[in-house]
Amino acid sequence: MKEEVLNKLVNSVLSYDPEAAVKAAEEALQKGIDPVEAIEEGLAKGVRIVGERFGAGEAFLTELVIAAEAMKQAIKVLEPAILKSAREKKTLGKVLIGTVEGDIHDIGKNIVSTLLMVAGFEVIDLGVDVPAEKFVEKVKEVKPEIVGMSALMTTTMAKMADVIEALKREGLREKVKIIIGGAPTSKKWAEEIGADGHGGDAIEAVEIAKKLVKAF
Ligand code: B12
Repeated sequence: MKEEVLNKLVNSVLSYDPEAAVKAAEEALQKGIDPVEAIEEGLAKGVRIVGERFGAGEAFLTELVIAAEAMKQAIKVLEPAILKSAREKKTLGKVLIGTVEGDIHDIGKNIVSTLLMVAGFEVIDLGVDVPAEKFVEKVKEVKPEIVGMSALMTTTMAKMADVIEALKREGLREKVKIIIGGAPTSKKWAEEIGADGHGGDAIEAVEIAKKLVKAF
């Protein structure tokens, strides 16, 4: 039964149908399916397949846009159920997060932000297309324990290194832990640019963030 609903979520995105995505999300909640699983094993799976189609020239940009919209609308339905599980606990620390300059992909970053909040972090989200200077300015202002960066394109992931360099120049690098993520990034890339951790999905992002604040 769970598989059936997860398939409906995948297929709603694959058929570029936001209405069906919202319906499937409502059904997932009714049937007691974990909303995070509904996102990761349903919606995200669908949107990644659409990405592959687009990359292979088998889908149009307009279809990519509608697939993303379907995912966003369905997440809106699922999000309150995710946030409800956030108990009143003492904050684990502040996470300053943003999508790097030149990149406007924010679905993954938003999921990561939500799960970090649920885990007890205070999240300050800088949004998308965030230049290095903005990260630096906000690190000074907010004094977060963790800085999180997201990049979805091979052309923008280099900007992560720029942010780290800018933090070094300002003498701020050792004051924060840095985590990165997004489809083209990897643990190897994190090591190469001197980040402290890489998260392949939102669940791993939370695990790493928790580990890193303990290391302070
Ligand atoms: C949806 C989508 C869009 C949507 C974005 C909507 C939005 N508001 O985000 C729209 C349609 C707007 C879009 C636009 C474009 N896109 Co696009 N898009 C995608 C797609 C299909 C899915 C991305 C996504 O949302 N995935 C689902 C989420 C849940 O997964 P995720 O982002 O990977 O996030 C998870 C993890 O990575 C991790 N994570 C993410 N961030 C972080 C951060 C931290 C700190 C941590 C720890 C973890 C973490 O946790 C998340 C949750 O599990 C990808 C394909 C792909 N394989 O990624 C292409 C893709 C990224 N896009 C691509 C392209 C080319 C574009 C455009 C340039 C197209 C164009 N010609 O205009 C523009 C870019 C504009 C710009 N300047 O940014 C290419 C990039 C190619 C490259 N150079 O690398 C891809 C790979 C498609 C392809 N195969 O060609 N896109």
